[in-house]
Amino acid sequence: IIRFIQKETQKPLLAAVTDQNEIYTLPVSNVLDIVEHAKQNKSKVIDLINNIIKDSLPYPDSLEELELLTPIEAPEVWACGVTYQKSKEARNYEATNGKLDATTFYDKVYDAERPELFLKSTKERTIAPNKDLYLRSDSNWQIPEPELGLVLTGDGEIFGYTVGNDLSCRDIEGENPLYLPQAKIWARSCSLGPAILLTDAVEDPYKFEIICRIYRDEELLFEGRATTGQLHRRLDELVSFLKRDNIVFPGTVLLTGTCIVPPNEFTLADGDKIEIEISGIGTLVNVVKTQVAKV
Ligand code: DO4
Ligand code: MG
Repeated sequence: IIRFIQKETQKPLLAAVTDQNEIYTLPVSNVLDIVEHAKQNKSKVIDLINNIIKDSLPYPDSLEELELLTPIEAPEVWACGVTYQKSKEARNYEATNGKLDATTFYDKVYDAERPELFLKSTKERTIAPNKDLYLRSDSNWQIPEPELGLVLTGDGEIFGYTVGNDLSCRDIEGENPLYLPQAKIWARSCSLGPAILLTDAVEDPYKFEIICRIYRDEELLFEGRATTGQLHRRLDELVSFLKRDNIVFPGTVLLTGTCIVPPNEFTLADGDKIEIEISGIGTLVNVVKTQVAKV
């Protein structure tokens, strides 16, 4: 499922993309309408969509020609932390100035029953594929965090998967964990897309391959790979903690934590291009820009 701006009308359209990359526009503006309809009819979302598109003609433009939007306007984006060994090691490095033998609260949260969950973004702060992410002006150590995103109904059911970038400041978080919201949330610090892969189409969500590439001046600077099989928690366990005594707005996205961290000496610079690819979902591409100071 994608959303894009129709050139002629400049209005958003919702569409289904087939395995052959054919695009079929859908008669509603929000995929949640179809999810709700499927629930009421006790049918599968994917069957409803296949029914809608079976007698239609594909959209004339190719995926590359479209101005993509986030596949859903997530009212809130939440994120999980320290759900992979790799993330635990990176946080320990930040928090201990590289003294990796120390035991920290990151070690504790990795093994605790309660996972780390935090509010990452709101729809106003979240940007679409191919739009610029902003670097924070008061940080000198910033990295992308490639993450699998769970797309949720208001009941907290996972109806799809997307790709998310939890852009983060390692120095701010490393200085003091109480600074976490500032290390994570600012204007344009989160991107989502390019698509939602429906849960109905996924055999095993612990088999997603995640690849992150960072380019500077067109040159590949970093490439990292991982799989959701390395996740230290279950996806439904993470969702259950988000739902606990909470309101989940329909279309909320829960990012499931990073499994790829660039080398400790790496920081993002103005103009770097980040690609995050998740098998079967697509590649989320964004360039990072230094924010222009507001007068
Ligand atoms: O502990 C802080 C945040 C961790 C995080 O964002 C991650 O593990 O992805
Ligand atoms: Mg993260």
